[in-house]
Amino acid sequence: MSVRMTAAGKFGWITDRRGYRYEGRHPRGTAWPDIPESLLTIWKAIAPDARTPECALINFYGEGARMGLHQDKDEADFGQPVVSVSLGDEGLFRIGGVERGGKTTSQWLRSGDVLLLSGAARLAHHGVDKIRFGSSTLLPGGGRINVTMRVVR
Ligand SMILES: O=C(O)CCC(=O)C(=O)O
Ligand SMILES: [Mn+2]
Repeated sequence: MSVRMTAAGKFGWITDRRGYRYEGRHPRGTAWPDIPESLLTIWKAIAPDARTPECALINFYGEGARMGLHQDKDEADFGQPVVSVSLGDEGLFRIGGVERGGKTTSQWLRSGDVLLLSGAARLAHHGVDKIRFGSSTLLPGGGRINVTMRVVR
């Protein structure tokens, strides 16, 4: 099973027959909702020198969902960080280096954990191998939400 996605901010991340890309509108034609203030507060606290995030990508991991190793490299300025907030069930986060196929380390991300990818880690390969479905009571039906904030342009 794969991750379900939506977004807030000026841009969302979509996939269709033309592939994956950032888009200023939801596929149904509406603007994305604003990024909630509570998330912007976390961004400012953890990355005070960064520009304002233009996308908050919202990933939902149900039972069995995972995300393969990848780089976040569709943004224009890699000097700007990526900040993610984990909510709900624990997820096993794996991170390696900038080069594909190198050594990786893993870490359980728990509800409320905030992760910063910046500097040398900004282009590190990363992914989520599995979630501990039912390990948190935050989401009534179980599962994990990860919100990833980025500067897109
Ligand atoms: O779910 C996570 O912790 C990572 C999400 C991620 O890497 C992404 O959305 O690009
Ligand atoms: Mn990523």
